[in-house]
Amino acid sequence: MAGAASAAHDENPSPKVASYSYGLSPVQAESVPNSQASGTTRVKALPNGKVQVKVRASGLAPNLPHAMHLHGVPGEATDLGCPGPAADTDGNGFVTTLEGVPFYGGIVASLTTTGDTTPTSALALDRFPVADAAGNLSYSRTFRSEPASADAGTVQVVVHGIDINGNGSYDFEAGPSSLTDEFPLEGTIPVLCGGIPN
Ligand SMILES: [Cu+2]
Repeated sequence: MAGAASAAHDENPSPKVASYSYGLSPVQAESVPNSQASGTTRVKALPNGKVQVKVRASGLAPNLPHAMHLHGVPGEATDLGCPGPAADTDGNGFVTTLEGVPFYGGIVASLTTTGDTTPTSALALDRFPVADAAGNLSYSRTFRSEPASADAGTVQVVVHGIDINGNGSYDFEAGPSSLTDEFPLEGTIPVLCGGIPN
């Protein structure tokens, strides 16, 4: 396994299986409360258009679901990797999901625990993994996704959800999501990102 701060191309167990391991780094500035999580991820491209994705993270909002996606731009790696605090272009103190898109691209696959894994499930919070009471999350799923398999080496893994005011739920105190007024910003804001360096 690669260390938290390094990106490594694993040894391939067979020519048909490519494996990519990355550390997951905080997207938000340290000034954003409860935003400094950490983790690791591994994306494997398997035969027949399948991928296996593993995510381990700690420091997440406990007992809350965390939307997670493979983000990217189809084809060659033309995106800019993971966003950092400088991606807060409107200067409101948060890097929103939309402010991160120029870096990590659109959604290639949704890392749900059951059912559909396409971008259609981007906000299916009832099917995303839930961090435990200590804020740890462990995820592993093998699923069929031709786009994810084709671009396994260039996607970013993005974990969303920060309980900014620490009240134990995603609420609207910090405003609505940049994606839809129906979701609070807390539920969709990116917390961790990992993938190809820019
Ligand atoms: Cu995402």
